[in-house]
Amino acid sequence: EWTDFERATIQEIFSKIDSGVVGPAALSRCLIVYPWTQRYFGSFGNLYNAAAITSNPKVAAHGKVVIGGLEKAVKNMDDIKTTYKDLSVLHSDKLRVDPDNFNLLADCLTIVVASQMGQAFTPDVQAAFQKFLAVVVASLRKQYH
Ligand code: ZNH
Repeated sequence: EWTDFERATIQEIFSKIDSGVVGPAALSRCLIVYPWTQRYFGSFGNLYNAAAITSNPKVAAHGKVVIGGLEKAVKNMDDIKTTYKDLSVLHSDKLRVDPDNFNLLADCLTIVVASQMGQAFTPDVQAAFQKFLAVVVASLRKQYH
């Protein structure tokens, strides 16, 4: 279901991005733009405003963890659903994250990656990246019932 171009593009994006920059930037953006997503991070301390969110070390650390999760999907592109089985159960049964929020974080990731890549983020690259994120989101939703 992946073309050679899509595979190469996804692999290249993740080999180039710095998870310690892109992860924190995408997660903080999500928490700022969609403030209701903050409710799941009650243990993260001060999320009072944009400055507090972008300088919060727990947000930064968790942003990096999320990219680590995505890297696992990149390594298993042909079976993301199985790869994400436990992660989906965790978000559904334990964390009780409303799955609509997955799309919001995915959109923030797209914006951050686009701004980092500049001209290289062509429409074809965007299409491949968003297709990948759509499969990730569908796989995270899979164990919801
Ligand atoms: Zn999530 C966790 C991934 C989205 C919320 N996450 C997590 C982890 C991972 C992830 C890997 C870790 C796990 C373990 O530890 O085992 N996520 C992810 C991804 C995505 C997500 C890939 C997409 C893209 N999340 C999300 C959202 C939200 C969340 C949207 C909300 C809003 N998560 C979460 C939480 C947690 C997690 C809350 C836990 C944290 C702590 O630390 O506590």
